Amino acid sequence: MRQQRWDIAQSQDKIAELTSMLKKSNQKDFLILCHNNPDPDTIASAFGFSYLLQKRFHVRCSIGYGGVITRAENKAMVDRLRIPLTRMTYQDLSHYHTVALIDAQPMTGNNLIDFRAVSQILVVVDHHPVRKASLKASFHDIRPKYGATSTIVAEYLIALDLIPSRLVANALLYGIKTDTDSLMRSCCKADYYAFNYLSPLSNPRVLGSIEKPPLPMDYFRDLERGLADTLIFRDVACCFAGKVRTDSIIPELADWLLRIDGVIYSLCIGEYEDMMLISLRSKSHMPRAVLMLKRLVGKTGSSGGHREMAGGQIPMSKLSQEQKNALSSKLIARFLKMLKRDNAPSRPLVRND
Ligand SMILES: [Mn+2]
Repeated sequence: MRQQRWDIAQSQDKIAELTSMLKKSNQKDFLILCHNNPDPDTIASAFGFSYLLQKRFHVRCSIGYGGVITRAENKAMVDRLRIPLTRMTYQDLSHYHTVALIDAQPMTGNNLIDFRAVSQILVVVDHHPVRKASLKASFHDIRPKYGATSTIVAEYLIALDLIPSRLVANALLYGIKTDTDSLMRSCCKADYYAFNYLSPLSNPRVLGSIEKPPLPMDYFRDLERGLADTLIFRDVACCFAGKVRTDSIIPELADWLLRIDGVIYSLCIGEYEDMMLISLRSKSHMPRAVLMLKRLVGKTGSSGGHREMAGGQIPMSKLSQEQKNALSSKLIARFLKMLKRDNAPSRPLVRND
């Protein structure tokens, strides 16, 4: 049987392109920007990209992000892997001439760069659907078939003949693992190869402690409330969790609700500080979760995601509690209508009797 090889020709070409671009532009200072409310894939790929820029091109790098890191796992990742991340506002961007946008693209509403001139962006590396604005960057490498941006960065390291440090290998492996749900959600062969390559370079005990960190007690209170407030409309589970104290509960509840026998879609909404958080999950390929959520949120907020999962937020600082409640009901009603389930009878997931 012919052994299949990991084909990194595209990454070799890209690294050649990056090398000549960096020579020409002579940039020695980079801001590597993650998407807002960064997930492990954007954190890992930014960390890996800064590693290769520093090691091979002697470029100074800062890694920045907008929004907040809240999931206990993500905090543990940054902490245990000593990832030098800086929380930034859009004003901070003016200190940098050159920005590399990693696991994100301009004009998507999910990163700080959107409010600035796109010309500041020199590099875009991502695996979400291609945006026109990205093609204006001097260097762009967008591969929507890939399960994780961390896979692209792992290929760059190989193309550069650069062995990642244990911390970088841990991060990239965790980035791939979370973005592909342990290689069980939209991934390609490259993700398997990268996972395979990084595994022996990583530290399983550290990764284990990142994956199952201690959770605050509030988390369990939010979980109980969310489950009690879930309604099932035939094959759609909807939850309005109300005010939550841990924002990570919203995507996690959406994940749980999708596991209900017979459920194909789950939508979870909750209020966290002055934001309405929304997570959508789907077992169906069409319509895409990311497009459904974009339609739901409209121009009032921002959203992003993939075919099977999407997350979004709507700022609510100007809304009264009544308006907040009305907004969440409207979102759920609109979602059910979109799926033609608006006439389906509802039943609670759990009964408190
Ligand atoms: Mn990603």
